[in-house]
Amino acid sequence: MKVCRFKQDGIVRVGLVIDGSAVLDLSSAGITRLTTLLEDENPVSRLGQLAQENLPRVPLPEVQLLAPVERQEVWAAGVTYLRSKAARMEESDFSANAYDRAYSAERPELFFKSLAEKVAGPGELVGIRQDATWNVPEPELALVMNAKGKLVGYSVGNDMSSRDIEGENLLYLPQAKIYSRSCALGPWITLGVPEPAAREWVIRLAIKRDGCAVFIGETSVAKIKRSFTELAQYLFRSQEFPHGAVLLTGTGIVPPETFTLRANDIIEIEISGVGLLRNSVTVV
Ligand code: DO4
Ligand code: MG
Repeated sequence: MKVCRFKQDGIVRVGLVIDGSAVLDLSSAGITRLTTLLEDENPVSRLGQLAQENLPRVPLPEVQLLAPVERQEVWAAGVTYLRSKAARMEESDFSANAYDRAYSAERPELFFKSLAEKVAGPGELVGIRQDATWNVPEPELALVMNAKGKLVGYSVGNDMSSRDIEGENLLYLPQAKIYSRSCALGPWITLGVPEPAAREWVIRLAIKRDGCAVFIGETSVAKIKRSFTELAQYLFRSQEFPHGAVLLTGTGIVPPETFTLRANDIIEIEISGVGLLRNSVTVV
């Protein structure tokens, strides 16, 4: 089941996506916040009941989707794919050992990525820093956890990154990762899928410039080295998230070293089982 946030008549609403073609307006059944569903004991059965009610239905193409986060902090895991470890070790002699160690260590690399209010939603602009020369999208499966740390859903995430800044010195990681429009999520949240089924999903990235694809890549969720449970447990260790949390699970698609994003590029990230997140690029 897929739930979304959308805007209609100036009001933010919560919807159930039906057959990828329409959205049932759950706000008219009193569900005005996604978090209400995410914190429910059994959101899938609650949604099953709501789907039987005669709720207003809006065709999907007419819906203005919003980022599917309300007050959750967004965090990210790093070097969870061999591809990410290798690319980062090539990018920086200086920090190569740190990436190598983080990939194999018991403790995963986890870093804060974004406040919910700063996340770009479907169709919104994502940013490349004006002081960076080498910028890439990082297409990542996003885990959606409720306040108890229970994994309740999945979304598509983009951990926009400045590779030259990260490569210069690992202490600059927050500047390489956290800046205006550096995080995108959407188009919605898929609920009720156990981890083994989600590990069969494929992640695809296409970057388009002037109507042509300038990069395409593909990986699979199965290649993520760590289990979702392990990542979620580390995130919630000695830390409370009263509104829940979203955790990006790391990138396994890295464009070649000669590639950098430009303003007006279009980034399309698709995860089978979730959907397609499309954003265009601006300089911030
Ligand atoms: O270690 C730096 C960040 C890694 C990351 O964002 C990734 O592997 O996706
Ligand atoms: Mg990343």
